[in-house]
Amino acid sequence: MTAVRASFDRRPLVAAVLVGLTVLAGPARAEPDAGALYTTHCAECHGADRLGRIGPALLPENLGRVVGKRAGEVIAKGRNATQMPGFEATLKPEEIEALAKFVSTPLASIPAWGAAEIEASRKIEHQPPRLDKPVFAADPMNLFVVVETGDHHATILDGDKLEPLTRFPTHFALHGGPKFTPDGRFVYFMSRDGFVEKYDIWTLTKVGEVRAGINARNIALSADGKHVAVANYLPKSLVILSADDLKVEAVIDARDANGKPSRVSAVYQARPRGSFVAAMKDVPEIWEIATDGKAAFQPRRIATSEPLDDFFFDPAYAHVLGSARDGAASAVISMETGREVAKFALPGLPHLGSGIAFKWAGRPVMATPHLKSGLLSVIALDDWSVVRTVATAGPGFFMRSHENTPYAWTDGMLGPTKDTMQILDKRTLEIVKSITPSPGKTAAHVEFDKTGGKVLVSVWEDPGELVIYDAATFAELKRLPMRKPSGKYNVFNKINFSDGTSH
Ligand code: DHE
Repeated sequence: MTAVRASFDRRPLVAAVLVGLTVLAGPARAEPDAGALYTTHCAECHGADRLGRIGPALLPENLGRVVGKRAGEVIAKGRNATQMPGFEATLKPEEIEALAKFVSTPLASIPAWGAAEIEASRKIEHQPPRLDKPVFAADPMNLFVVVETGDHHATILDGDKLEPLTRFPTHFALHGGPKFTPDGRFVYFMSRDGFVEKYDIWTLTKVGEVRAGINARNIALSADGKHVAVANYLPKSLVILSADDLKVEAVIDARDANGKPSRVSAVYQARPRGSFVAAMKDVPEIWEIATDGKAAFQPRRIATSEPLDDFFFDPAYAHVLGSARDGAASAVISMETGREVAKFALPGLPHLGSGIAFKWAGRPVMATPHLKSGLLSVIALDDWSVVRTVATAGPGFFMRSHENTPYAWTDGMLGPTKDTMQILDKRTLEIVKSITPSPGKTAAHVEFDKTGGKVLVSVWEDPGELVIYDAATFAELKRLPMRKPSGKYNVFNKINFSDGTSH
């Protein structure tokens, strides 16, 4: 742990002699000892090493935007719905500021987090019984897993009755979509602090957890449901776990062919290829990792002209469309040959990971929102031409559709119309409707039910709501209170890799 040691203000305290005055100055003010303050007030919950204990890790990589001044606000006021108390009555403003600076400073060196540390963190709580159906009557294929980041819980929702079956705590700050086993029975969650939790949907109980990294990005499950891959920023590794008992199967040090280390941006399941595909943040390589056979867990390196880190795969997983870090250029790589087959520039940072696929005018196309401009780009998957750029009310993050609906829904959560969803007609590529679930409140992230007949939209606030609409008439059907429902995932759509959802 790096400790920020006290330093003293050495500026002259008596300067007034210059104008013939005598000034009696007070003693020099010592700056707060942030390391000591951390040990006294934070270490018990967040760990002496800042890697987290009952509270989350306090590293800038994990805190994301809650660094500097914003970290100070949390230290002062505490966090609602967590055990984090406010310290404004206990600590002086300069002490809070020093602590905020301390937790916003990266560790001098990253502690080892290899197979031994991962294994030591593994906890299995319950051995799932053999079952041929769930313990409840609801259709297991039409359940939704709702991730509620407002108070770090997840809800299992009956998609027919639109009623919660259960709600349970998760680790702090889940990120990315939870991943399901091919039968839809088990679901895996990942937190930014690197915890992977396995949950048995059929018995509504947690199976266990393991900490696969210190700062993780996302997870993927192999097509056979046997392996979970974890993409890490800290340490720079790709970890493969047994999906059954979460034991470590491989820890792959992420380095390019020349040995240069890289953060792993994300990992995906390339189902038809029986492999994982990983995006490297810092080196111009894409990795494909077979999950069985002689070359299991040995990365195949695909060299690219620059690092690509946000991916969309065509439905056959024959090509990956990736965007460069600054979003200025996007490249299409053939998964078979590893060669770049197309390159184009899309303005305003496309969010390819939220892209959806569908047919338009008889052609296979994909549509992607843009993070920095109110646009949707529609790209033909047969010749990689941009067939339409559709203006929206503002930049958005997510997009969703379903095979059984002619509409795709997108949000404007990153712009002035953050409270409004917009609906694209996939036949005409025109925006045909705008819906504001709760004026002034952020609306984002959509999921369809199994049939494509209902649409669930998040009011992305704490407290927030799920607002459910008829997918054909857009009539509102129901509201369910939720704590910042950041994402919801329909079991059927996910295990069938619906073209309308992210994978
Ligand atoms: Fe995400 C998915 C990367 C910030 C909420 N996000 C993903 C995925 C990636 C990614 C690679 C696909 C993984 C998967 O589902 O397996 N996200 C990034 C970033 O690089 C970025 C821009 C910066 C970062 O801090 O990591 C980022 N993401 C955010 C947020 O700020 C969001 C809005 C709030 C949050 O919870 O952090 C956010 N990301 C999500 C969600 C998904 C996601 C809800 C799953 C989408 C889905 O429907 O599948």
